[in-house]
Amino acid sequence: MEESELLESAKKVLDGNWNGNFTIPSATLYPHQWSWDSCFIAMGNSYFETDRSIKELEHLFDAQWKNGMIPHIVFNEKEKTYFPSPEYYDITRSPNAPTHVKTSGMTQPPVHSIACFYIHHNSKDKAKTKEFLSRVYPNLLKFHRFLMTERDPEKSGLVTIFHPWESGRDDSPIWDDALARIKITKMPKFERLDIKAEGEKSERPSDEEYNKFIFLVDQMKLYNYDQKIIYEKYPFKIKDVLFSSILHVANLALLQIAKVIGEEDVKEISEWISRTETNFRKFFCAPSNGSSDGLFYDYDVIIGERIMKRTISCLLPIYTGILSNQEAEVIVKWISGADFVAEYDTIASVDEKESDFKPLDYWRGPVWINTSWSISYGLLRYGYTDRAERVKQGALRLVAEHGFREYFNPSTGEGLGGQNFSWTAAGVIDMIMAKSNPLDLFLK
Ligand code: 2M8
Repeated sequence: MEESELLESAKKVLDGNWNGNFTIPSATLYPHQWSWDSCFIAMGNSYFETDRSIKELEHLFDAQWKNGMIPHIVFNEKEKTYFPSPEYYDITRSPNAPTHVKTSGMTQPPVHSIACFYIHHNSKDKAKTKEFLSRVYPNLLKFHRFLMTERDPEKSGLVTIFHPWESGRDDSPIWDDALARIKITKMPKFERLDIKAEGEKSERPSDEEYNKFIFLVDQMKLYNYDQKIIYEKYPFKIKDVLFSSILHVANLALLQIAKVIGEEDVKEISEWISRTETNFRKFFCAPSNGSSDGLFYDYDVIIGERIMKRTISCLLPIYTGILSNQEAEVIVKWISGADFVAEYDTIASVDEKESDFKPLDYWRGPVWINTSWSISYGLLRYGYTDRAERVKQGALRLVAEHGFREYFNPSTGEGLGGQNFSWTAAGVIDMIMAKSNPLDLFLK
């Protein structure tokens, strides 16, 4: 398929999933608005549909909680095919929850400031998008402040997540041991709807995992979504490399937004940035006593240990600009070696030598476009132009040959999960349209 044809098909996917207020990730599995999906979607739309990308994000920000949390799902109340439903989340228990709209009670990776800056950078009407940035700056600041305080009482500059769904990588093996430690005291009755929708049941999280997912939601409800009490009593608290890496870039993007709108008081943001830079290795790297493999691992706050599972998150810090050239070189070796390389030089979500690697199972092996896309920009940033181009061209080929699918078999390229998947389409648009490395806009 020609690049121009692929671009037109990608635009059609986003048009088809637009419902007038926001873009759904995919028609069968995900009928509501998802937070980080909408950010990627807005980035794709920023080249041709400025108004739509603004509307998409403002719809999401309208559901922001009083404590600054941007919820991971904003529900379309007409849709009844997704579980957990708004009734199940029952956010009315929290005084922080919005009352005019139904949302979930947790958050997702903070791509928002990056997406907002993208919209302005790619727009033809800078006056309009400057106004947009002025309008949303308080939302973005409040969200980052929520993550840097409520989700980081240690002041490490690294974010603690309360649920695998907050990571965006639902059934990654990273969570296995932490979930295994959780004892379900009372199992609620519910029916899984995700395995009734399109796709193979075997590609979705197991029932055992799913029961823990729902039990964790119940625990949040038990504490009325009070972040301080959850931090004290909750059984699942993990400082996440991918989440924290994205927040770091998002903080840098927020500084750029402040510059555009003439906001001079940015001390707080600069302080967050230096906290992250100071502690990133302390929490996420194994001690460099010869046993370190140079990768970055999530940190389990409850047991005070790193989670030594080789997944795509271990590589993602190349996207942050925090790494030295030597550190980046180690990551590049992993990306170019046999372990993570998937069909057409894209990157698998789990190292194939990990015992938990499963090529067809969701976040346990398949290739996802959003992570390969982000890593390709990281590679470019550190001067690995050839490898970056291979990852990018590989991702485009994967989609051209196997469709706008949710994820892909790393060994064969076969498309899996939802069809006409929005962030896959958005990634394709951005990878074709970006004139230079977008990370250069933010990183020093
Ligand atoms: C997947 O997660 C949702 C829960 O949030 C689910 O499985 O129902 C993940 O891939 C997540 O990253 C994504 O945002 C969401 C919608 O595409 O689906």
